[in-house]
Amino acid sequence: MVLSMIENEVTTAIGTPNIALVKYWGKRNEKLNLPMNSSISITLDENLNTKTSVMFTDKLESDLLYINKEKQDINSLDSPEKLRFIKKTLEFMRNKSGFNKKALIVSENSFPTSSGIASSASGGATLVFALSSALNLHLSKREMSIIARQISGSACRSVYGGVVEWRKGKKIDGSDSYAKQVIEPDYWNELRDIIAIVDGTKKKISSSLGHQATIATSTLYKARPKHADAEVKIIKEAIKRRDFQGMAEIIMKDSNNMHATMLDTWPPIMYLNDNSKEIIYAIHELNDKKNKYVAAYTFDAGANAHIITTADYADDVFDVLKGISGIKSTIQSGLGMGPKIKNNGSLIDVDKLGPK
Ligand code: 2P0
Repeated sequence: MVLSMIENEVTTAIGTPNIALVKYWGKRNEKLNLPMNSSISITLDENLNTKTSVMFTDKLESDLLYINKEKQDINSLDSPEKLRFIKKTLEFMRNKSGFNKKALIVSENSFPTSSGIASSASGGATLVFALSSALNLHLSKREMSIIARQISGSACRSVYGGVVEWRKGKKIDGSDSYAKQVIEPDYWNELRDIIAIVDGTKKKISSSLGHQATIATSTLYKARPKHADAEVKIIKEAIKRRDFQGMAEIIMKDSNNMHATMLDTWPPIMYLNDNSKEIIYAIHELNDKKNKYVAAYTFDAGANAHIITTADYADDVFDVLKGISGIKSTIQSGLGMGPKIKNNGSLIDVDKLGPK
C-alpha cells in the first residue's frame, strides 16, 4: 500500500547550510568522513537554502540528478567522489525501503555553490531528509545525521536546527560519529551570522582534497585536533549561557588556527583573500572600539566572511562592512530550524521528467 503511494509522487524538502564555530578539518577515515576532532556549528535560516525535490518512478531507466539545473553524472564510476556518495546514499535508502523504482532528484541552492558557504552541507542534509520522507523510512535525526555525514562531513550537522555539535566518535565503523543539537533556535533568537560575499566563484581546492593534504603535510596540524576538542567543550558551555564574550575569541582563533594549518600544508592552501583580511582587521577594530567582543569573524574553505554577532550589534557590523569596497553583497541569517518538508514549490516537471 505504502509503495503505491510513493510512486510518481513528488516530495520536496528545504534545508540550510551551517557555519562551524569550531571547525572540522582533517579526517581519520576518508571513506566514512570520520573527523579528527569534534566540531560545533550554527544552522543558518532559510535566507540561504537548498531545495530538493525527489520522485520515484518506473518511467526512468536510470537514476537522474540535477543540481542547479545541471544534469550530474551519478551513474558513472568515474564521477567525482561526492556524486558517488550521493548515488550510494540513494541506493542504500532505497534498499532499506524495499522500493525499487528509479529516482529523479532535482536540487537547487539559493547561494553560490562550492564557494565556502557549505553547499555540500545544505545539499547533503536536505537530500537525506527528502529521501527519508519520500521513501517513508521514518529515520531518526541521528540516523539521518550518520547517512548525511557520508555524503559530506559537515552535512551531518545541518540535519538539526539551532546550535549543533558533531561528536567525532571513536568507533571504526562511524556509528558513534553524528551530530546532536546543543540549543534550539528559539533559545538564542538574537544570534546572527552576517555573511560578506567577497568571492562568488568556485573554490580552487575542494575541501575533500584539502582535509587530507593538511594531515599529510602540515606540522602545525599535529596540535590542532586535541586543541579543537577542548575548545568545543568550552564554547558549548558559553553558548548554553548565551555568553557572547565567552565564545567570540574561540570562534576567531579557531578560524585563524584552521587557516594557519591550511597555509602550512604543502603545497599551501589559501582560501582567504585581501578582502577577507581587511574584514578581519575591521572586526578587531570594531571590538576594540566597543571595548568588548560584539562580533566574531570565521571563514570556511573560501574567502567569504561569516561575522557572528547579536541583533544589538548587527547595524554596527553592517556599518563596518560598508567601508570595505571589495564586498559584493551581504546576507543576514539567524538560527535556522533544520530541514523540513515543503508542501508546495516542487522543482520537478513531471511531464518532462526533469527540472522545471
Ligand atoms: C566545517 N569545512 O567544519 C569545515 C570548516 C570547511 C572548513 O566541513 O570531504 O565539504 O565532504 O567531508 O564537509 C567543508 O568540508 O568535506 C567543511 P567532506 P566538507 O564546516
